[in-house]
Amino acid sequence: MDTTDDENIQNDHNQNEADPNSPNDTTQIPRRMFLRLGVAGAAGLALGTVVASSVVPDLRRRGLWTPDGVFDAASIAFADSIYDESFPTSPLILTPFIDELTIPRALAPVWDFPSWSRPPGPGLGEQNSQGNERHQKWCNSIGSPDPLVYVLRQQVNTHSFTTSQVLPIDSLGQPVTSFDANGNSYDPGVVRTLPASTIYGFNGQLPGPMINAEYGKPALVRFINQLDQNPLDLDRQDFGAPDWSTLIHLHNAHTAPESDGNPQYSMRYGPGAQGYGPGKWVDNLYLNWPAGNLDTEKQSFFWFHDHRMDHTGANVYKGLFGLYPIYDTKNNVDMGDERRGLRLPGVRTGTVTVDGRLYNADGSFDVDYDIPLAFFDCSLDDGTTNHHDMHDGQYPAAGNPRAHPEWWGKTFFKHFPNHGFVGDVFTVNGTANPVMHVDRRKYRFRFLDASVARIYEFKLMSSSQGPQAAIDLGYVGDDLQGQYRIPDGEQCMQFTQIASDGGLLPLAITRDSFELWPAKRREVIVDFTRYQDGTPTTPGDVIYLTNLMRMPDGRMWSNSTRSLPDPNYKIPMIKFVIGDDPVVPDASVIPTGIMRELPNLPGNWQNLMSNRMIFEVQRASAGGEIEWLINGKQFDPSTVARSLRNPAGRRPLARQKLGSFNLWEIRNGGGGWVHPFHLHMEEHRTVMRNGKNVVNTPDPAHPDDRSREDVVALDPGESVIVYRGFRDFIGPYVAHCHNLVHEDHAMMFGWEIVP
Ligand SMILES: [Cu+2]
Repeated sequence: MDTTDDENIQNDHNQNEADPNSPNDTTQIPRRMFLRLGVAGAAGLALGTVVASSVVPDLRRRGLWTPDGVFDAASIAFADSIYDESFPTSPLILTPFIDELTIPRALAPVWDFPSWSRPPGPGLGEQNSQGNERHQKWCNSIGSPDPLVYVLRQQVNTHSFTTSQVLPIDSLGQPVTSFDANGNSYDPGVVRTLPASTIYGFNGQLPGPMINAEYGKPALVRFINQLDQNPLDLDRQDFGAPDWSTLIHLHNAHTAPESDGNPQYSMRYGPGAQGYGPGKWVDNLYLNWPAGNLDTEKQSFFWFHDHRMDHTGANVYKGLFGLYPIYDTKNNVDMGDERRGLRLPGVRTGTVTVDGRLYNADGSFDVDYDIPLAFFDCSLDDGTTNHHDMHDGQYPAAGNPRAHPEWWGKTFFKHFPNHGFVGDVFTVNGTANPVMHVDRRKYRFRFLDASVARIYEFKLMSSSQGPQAAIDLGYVGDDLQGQYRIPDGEQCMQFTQIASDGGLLPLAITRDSFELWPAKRREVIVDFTRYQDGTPTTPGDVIYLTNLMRMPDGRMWSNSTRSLPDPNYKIPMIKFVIGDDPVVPDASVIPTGIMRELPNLPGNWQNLMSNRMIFEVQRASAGGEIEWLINGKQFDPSTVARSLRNPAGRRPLARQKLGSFNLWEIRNGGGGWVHPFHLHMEEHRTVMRNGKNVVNTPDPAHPDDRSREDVVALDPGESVIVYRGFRDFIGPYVAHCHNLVHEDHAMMFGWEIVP
């Protein structure tokens, strides 16, 4: 037993506590200082003495005030004083499904980096602009060539979600007054052009560029923060990290801490702050190398996104996410060429052949019929909804609390909503209600939920009447989310699921529908040549990718197939139109055999049960509208968390030896919320759910438990035990809820790997 981890002798918890308040945040009151100051102090500082003088007596009267004013004693009344729960109704998109789905092309690597004043390299000081870090493992140490080098600049720009005209409406579906940035107002019923939203995007794009990667070919991305530059003089509104800092994480890549973009690392090392500020750069080295150098640990679809401590949700919602499919060229298994290996749909394009593989002249490659789909819901400002939450003080230029008619039609965000945050406009690859013209053949689709909190359930449907506006069907309020419905929608095709978060499945699964939780990926094959009853498709046929999960707020679904199905909730997300050409070449096959064996699970894994790590996610109990905790604690980036007492009677620190394996239990301590819980660095395998061994027999509600994943889907009150390794790198990592509003309000913990 490693007694150094025992709670009785391990007292280093607070010895080197870094100041969790960023040195960059000197002009605002960071949330953590707010928590320390307590109600009186924070209210006085952040809200002014007028508000404090009204809040505190009310708390006293209700017996919720303690003399030391600790924040935990805060009440709903106090919560009400620091935010309100109203959300706008987005204007109705009048002509949906006219904008073609954006299909990302691969970003090209750069080749001029040797001439940079600070080129990438393995030496000390070469990993970031501060010159205080180095790469833990350079490519040659694993027998790989030097990396392809990419540049991604975080830039302020604009983005349009639709070219359609819109009708401003209220929550009852009634036409309302709208506004513009010049102070004009428009009478109810006046149809408008939607203004572009201000975004923070990689190379100014939402979603950011796509990097097509290959195992065995490392990629180094120089992330350059240029968010201080605002050449278009755009209004930055009241969300996005107030100090414009960012921290970029390639979601679940097997990566050293300095390239992982995680807040425990960033607070203790590297930037020494919540993120890298404007003008700074960092080289994230993605070795494209599987855990343990095992083929069974290979994955297939990553995404990169901001992870800046306390403002991840706001930064991602502002546009900081991008796509990173990764191909396995070994034995041509999954190389983007449907003529070889597993023969998954995909036609690799390019002009140069290297090792039997096509590349573009710039070193990138594209794969036709292999389409990433990033789902992102947003809410657009109606110009009359009050902007007010506990982050008001961090955006002094906004002058909150107040409404912002000048932001009409632009993305609206709340940092700290009691019920979580979901949008009512559903976008795919940055476009609301896109249409995609498809060939009569098989496609591979890579689904990614890039939303702050929304969970989807997808089904392929036909509809003879087509989409109808929810307001025309008499819906109001939350039921306007998604804006359109297909009341006569009927399932017409099935998905063949081939991959989940952790890459290719052992065996393909035929599915009528599947859920997609935040940060999760699912890959499917769709055969557009015929319907599930065997009849062939014909040119001009229309199929809708439809969302069946009704999720009116950030807590959880109210209706889905496996829980109170609502036959009327059928939201068309993408309109597929079958192309004219009756015969399109298609060399792909639906896999029937083993695609990827699961990594070895030792036969005696249950021996690890008694000394497992246990982490319980929960809402704070007193004034529970406020905080999200793990094992009763808010995220402390200065140290590693401690397990709850396990059956062996110990409370080990979340500290693992390099090369070790363990069981970690994640519990949902609450009943009214779901949590997509993400563990960095290695994907895991679920072995127990709610006390049942699911190694060979998954819970019917969680069929993906049979694969490898990096996000644990936790239904209310559930407990999941995962088996995972801690290989190849040492240092600090994190685990956190991927409901980004939860993550930003402390539902995260630090853990580390030690030699
Ligand atoms: Cu959560």
